[in-house]
Amino acid sequence: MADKKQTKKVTNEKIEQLSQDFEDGTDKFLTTNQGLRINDNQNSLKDGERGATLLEDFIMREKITHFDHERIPERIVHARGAGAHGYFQVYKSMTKYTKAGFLQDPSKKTPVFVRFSTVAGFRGSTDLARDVRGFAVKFYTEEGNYDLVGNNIPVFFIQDAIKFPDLIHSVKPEPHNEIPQAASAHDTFWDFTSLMPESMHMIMWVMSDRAIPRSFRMMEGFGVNTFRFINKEGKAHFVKFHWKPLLGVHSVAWNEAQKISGFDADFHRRDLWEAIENGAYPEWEFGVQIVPEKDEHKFDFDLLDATKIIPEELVPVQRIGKMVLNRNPDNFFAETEQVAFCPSHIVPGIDFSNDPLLQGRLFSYLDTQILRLGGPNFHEIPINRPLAPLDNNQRDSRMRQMINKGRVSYEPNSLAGGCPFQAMIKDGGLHTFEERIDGRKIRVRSDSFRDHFTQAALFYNSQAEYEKTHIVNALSFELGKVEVDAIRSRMVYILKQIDDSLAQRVADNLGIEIPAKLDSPINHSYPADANPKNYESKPKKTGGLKKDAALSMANTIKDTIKTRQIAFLVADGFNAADVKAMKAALEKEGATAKIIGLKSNSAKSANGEKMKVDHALRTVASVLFDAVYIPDGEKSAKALTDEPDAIEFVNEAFRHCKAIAASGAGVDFIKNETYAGRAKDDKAVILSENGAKTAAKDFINAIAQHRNWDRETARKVPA
Ligand code: HDD
Repeated sequence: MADKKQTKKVTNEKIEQLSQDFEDGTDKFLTTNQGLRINDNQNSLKDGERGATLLEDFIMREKITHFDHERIPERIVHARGAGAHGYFQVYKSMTKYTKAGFLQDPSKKTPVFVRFSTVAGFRGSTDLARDVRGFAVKFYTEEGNYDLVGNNIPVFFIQDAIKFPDLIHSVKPEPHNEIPQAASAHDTFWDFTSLMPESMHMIMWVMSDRAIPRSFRMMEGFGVNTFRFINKEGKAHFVKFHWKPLLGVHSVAWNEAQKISGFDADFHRRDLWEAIENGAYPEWEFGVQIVPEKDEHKFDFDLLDATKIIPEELVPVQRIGKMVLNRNPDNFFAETEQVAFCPSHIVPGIDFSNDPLLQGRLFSYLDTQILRLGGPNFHEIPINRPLAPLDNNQRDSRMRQMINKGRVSYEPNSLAGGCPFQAMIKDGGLHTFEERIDGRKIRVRSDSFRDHFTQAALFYNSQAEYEKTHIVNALSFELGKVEVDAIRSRMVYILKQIDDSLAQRVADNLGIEIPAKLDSPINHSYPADANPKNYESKPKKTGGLKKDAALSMANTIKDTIKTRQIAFLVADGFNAADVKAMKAALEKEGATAKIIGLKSNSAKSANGEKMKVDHALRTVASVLFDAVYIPDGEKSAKALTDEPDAIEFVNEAFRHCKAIAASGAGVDFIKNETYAGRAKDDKAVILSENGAKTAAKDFINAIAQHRNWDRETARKVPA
């Protein structure tokens, strides 16, 4: 709680100093935007009681005009998102590598604002789309704002920013009928992808469960592009940025994701909001992979190629700090919608690499913000204002807030005593890293960018068996929605370049053959007079690595049930002692028990005690919870038996491989009515004839495992 208050204070105080508080001086009265107190907000000004409305009614016109202009263009990508405030703190000084002020002093807290997002869907689309998640962090440092605009996947679809509009046009709803919303499962996306072999590594990630996270709080984040750290001596190191969630990396099942979209399209947004409101602040450790400049060419992939990772087996991630999100925004539009991230917002000590994707990004974001937020003064919107003092000779334009005084708006000047001055490097002036570059002006793709399959295969081979199956299923789903046969054929042909069995399993699901060769080259988009051979993939071996443990979510943290939502299915006649004992055991471990009753409001226990119900069964489904518990109570268990929604609730939890527990008469319900009751030796189905206390320990362990994915193979339950 102390943290929460402190960050709130720092951020609010500073922002309030800068912001023009429109409420000042208006007390609690309703006013127009000119401060005129309004006496009647119910009726327009009319000619008589029933008469026509008068044009003179400037109060109504002001109100409606403002309303008519409420929407601003949504982001062309990452339109759907949710944000939160917090702080970042470094563990130990990184002075050896970087002079960035916020990475020096472990006692210093730097305020941050983070926005998570999906990429393809519109602003109102579902949170659970199969998609990459944006993970953008704005650090309000004393040296200016630093934006780390990353994703939850460490690589990208394309190598050169010039392809970004093509990529996004292909994945967005198709232009003739604007279908489908927030989905890559359609022809244009796979048409483009099947012609862009460089996207294959990313495709492996997006078809994996990483693209359907359980929560924003349980996602990794990556800066994706290679950046540079610069220290005081001007020495540079290449750096890749990582965010490692302390709750582990977890996902839902695909069948579940589709159902969550129907039951609660705001699932991730709500989850983030509620965790913060409940004081369960999401935390990530900040990680860096550091590569000395001299090792730039040491790897058999190019550090400047955004379709490649630096495997953690080759360069370990050093965890250098922690980010805590501890405050929800006060206003979604003012903060989350208007926040403007730009990869070009850096601070001294951090610099760019020549990654051609990053280079294009440096242009695109500023351009986007100017359109989206209406002009070049978007930095004056409170959420975008730096805490560091700002002074320059830029003037005017739309919605200018700052009132610059004096007659001087140029540099050099003598009339203002030369102010504002350029800063020397010792005073924190940004000094761009001096780098020798090749002097030929050319449009080519570097030869070192041409291996598209080695790392795709590394990712696939690093997955657990059930994860491989999920990738096969995802590809089969997506390509199953494609209508043009040639696109599917091309895709399975490319998948074969990654892994034979992967391609074969997908081809079998689609009921097609893998073509021995293609009629036209995969990538026919090379320049007209180029040799196609030069554009084909040239596979290499990533340091001879066959697997990298960090790539599989099976190896994530599985020792906590903190913030997990456990559904208790009850009806009148439940055993209150059982419910209380299980609730206490789960809450002790930081989970939340939600009582789901047959009726809203409350349920009555066997001994007549009334218990508040969190949700009526008809308003929820098991996909919204992490696990299910059925307490003792004969009458209660009998009532659940007569309720098809209750049976479906448990069956679906079983299908999605969740932990299920029951005690006393609850066990009969599970055994007689549900698939879980027929499961043999299922480690995540805990049935205790002896009451909740006996079941609690095993139940907690099973929930901490996140899912019992073995169930899929053992019971042939597709997830
Ligand atoms: Fe981008 C938004 C992440 C490549 C152009 N991008 C945007 C956001 C994230 C990313 C998280 C949302 C920020 C927010 O919450 O407001 N983008 C990435 C990553 C990339 C990437 C990790 C690959 C390394 N992006 C990329 C390229 C281009 C863009 C190559 C253009 C050439 N991205 C944009 C944009 C957006 C954007 C059009 C839309 C809204 C915005 O900027 O503020 O400028």
